Amino acid sequence: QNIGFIFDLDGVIVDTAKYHFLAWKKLANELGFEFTIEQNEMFKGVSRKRCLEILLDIGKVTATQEQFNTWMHDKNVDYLAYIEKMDASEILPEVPKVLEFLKKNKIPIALGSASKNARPILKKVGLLAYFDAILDGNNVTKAKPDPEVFLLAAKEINIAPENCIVFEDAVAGIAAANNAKMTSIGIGDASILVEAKYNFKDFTEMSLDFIKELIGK
Ligand code: B16
Ligand code: MG
Repeated sequence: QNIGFIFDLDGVIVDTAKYHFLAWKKLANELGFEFTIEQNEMFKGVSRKRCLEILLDIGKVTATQEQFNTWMHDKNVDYLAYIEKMDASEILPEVPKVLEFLKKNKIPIALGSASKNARPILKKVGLLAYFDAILDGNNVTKAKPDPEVFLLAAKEINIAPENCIVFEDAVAGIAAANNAKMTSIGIGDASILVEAKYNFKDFTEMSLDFIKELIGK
């Protein structure tokens, strides 16, 4: 039976949430209000457009369509400046070990991310070559918790959704995986990712034996 693995990017492979936070905070401050690290939690796994809508709600700011587009653009320019400086040291612990193990066992690997910057980030940290398919914010019309991004990824690696295993750090991402009838694995706080089939704090807590079991070896 063929099995495939789908990885979320931010919060699973790299911790780019801190850069998203700094860029959103800068915009909020320019617009005259505060944006906290706690509020940034709501932005995880959420599209750029939706993030700006939430941010403007927080600041009670109304925008014309033109302003909205300008602010989305400005935020991304700031974010890209952070990405520019990224390297392999920012890969989260033991992610390469898991990718290497899957590659060795000829298991297809896909990325399923909400980010439109997924490809350049994977390239920067040197992990691009591991991925047989990359589905990201540029490929989808419906955001997580809609299963679209994961279903497209499954299709591209030619694995039935029921045989796909998804690593996710966001509540919306776990819901998307479950909606796709995939096996969801929560990476992060188990008390938040309650809908996940399995939970791990991070990859250091996950043994290769657990992955072997998942792939039936
Ligand atoms: P961009 P993921 C998501 O990535 C982030 O968690 C979320 O905070 C961000 O707003 C979204 O990507 C869009 O990112 O502005 O780069 O298109 O967790 O789905 O890999
Ligand atoms: Mg994520």
